[in-house]
Amino acid sequence: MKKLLCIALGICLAACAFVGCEDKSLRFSSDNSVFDIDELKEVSFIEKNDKAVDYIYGNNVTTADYAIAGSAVVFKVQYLVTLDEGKYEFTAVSDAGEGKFELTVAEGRSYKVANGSFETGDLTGWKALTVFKGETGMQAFTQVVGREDALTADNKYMLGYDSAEKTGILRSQDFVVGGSGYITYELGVAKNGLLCYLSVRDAETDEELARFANSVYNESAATIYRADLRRFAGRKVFIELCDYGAGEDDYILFDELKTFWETEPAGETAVDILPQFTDLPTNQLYNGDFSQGLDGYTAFDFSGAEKQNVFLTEENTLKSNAGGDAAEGLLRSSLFVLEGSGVISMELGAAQGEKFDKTTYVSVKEYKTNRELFRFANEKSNGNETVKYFLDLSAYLGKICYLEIVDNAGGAWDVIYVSDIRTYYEERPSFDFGQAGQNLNY
Ligand SMILES: [Ca+2]
Ligand SMILES: [Ca+2]
Ligand SMILES: [Ca+2]
Repeated sequence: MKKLLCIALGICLAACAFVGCEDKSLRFSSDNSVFDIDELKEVSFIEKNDKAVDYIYGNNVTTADYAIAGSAVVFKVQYLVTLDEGKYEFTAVSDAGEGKFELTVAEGRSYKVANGSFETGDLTGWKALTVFKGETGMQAFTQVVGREDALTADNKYMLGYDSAEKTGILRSQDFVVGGSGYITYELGVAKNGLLCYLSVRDAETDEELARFANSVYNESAATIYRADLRRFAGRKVFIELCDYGAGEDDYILFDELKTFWETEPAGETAVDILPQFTDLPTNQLYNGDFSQGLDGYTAFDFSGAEKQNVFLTEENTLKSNAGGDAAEGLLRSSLFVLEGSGVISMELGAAQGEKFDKTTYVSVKEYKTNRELFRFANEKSNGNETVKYFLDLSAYLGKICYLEIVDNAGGAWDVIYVSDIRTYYEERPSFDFGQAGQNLNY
């Protein structure tokens, strides 16, 4: 029997040699099989015997993630930046057969974000979000521009001027705080740090951990900052550039975000301006009727020259015109907890300037995350009286919140009046659509 098998095998081998049976597997080589997040270079593999590849599979890769040129498989940077550090095996398929190859993402990846210096020339690795009426056309952070200063080979691009009126958020990839615990970045303009700033957020809980503005504002140049995140060592976080300002110089210049430094880096020390609260929240906002003047509120003047020269109270009404229509500032309330029906109400007056829904408004924010839950303006004004607005926040029952009342414009009617803030209705009050405040942030 064995002898018969041997004979049969021998006949087969001879037949193969005669008709030219070939080895069907694909074999790959690569000059650069390792992807380094600091380099942002494509990674390619070539079939050693020049066999054409049809497609590849593995690790949920899609045809948009790579290109094939004959026997070469080239992974795009846009795909590579989505991978964590480690090894990834792929299988290539052709008419002739299959073959495997392995791509490596270099160690240290988890401490870094992709494209922190925008050197891909676009927003690869970043995500831009709208914060005003879903209007993508008026969204900030949609373009990367060439650097006008030192056009060095490794620093050609940055986030540059687009339009001060545009607003939005730009979110980085997640990274783990490591090394020295410092990050550095270049930040310019963002003149009003209460509306234009950089946030550090916890990637798991979304809590805002730190907030940094352009504290050493310089009209002609951006500043290299170093932010101390040592107290968050080991936590997974991300960066958000926030632009809620629609006025002059309310835009952000930004570049060279570096999230990992082995040793403490140089740079201007970034000052944390995260909102701070000390009071225990009740369901009715303290001094919501302004009968105690500005007690319980914190006022910020956008000029920075003089505190509290923007807001005053007159006959239980808050007004942002202590310094006239030209005055600009932000008033932050203490905390309140959404209970009962989850509906709150307040009256607004004035706030009818040219771009009123972008410049004079009230924002409801969630404590800890500081996320804006609701923003509304005096859209129902008849020009004379204050208008009562009801906000249905029942979707956020149980959350602790605070208000920010903003006057960010200096022209005619650019002043906001607020009175009779009620943050607690045990039963849902009756109001119709005409009395409902419309959320501008969606
Ligand atoms: Ca750059
Ligand atoms: Ca802006
Ligand atoms: Ca004003």
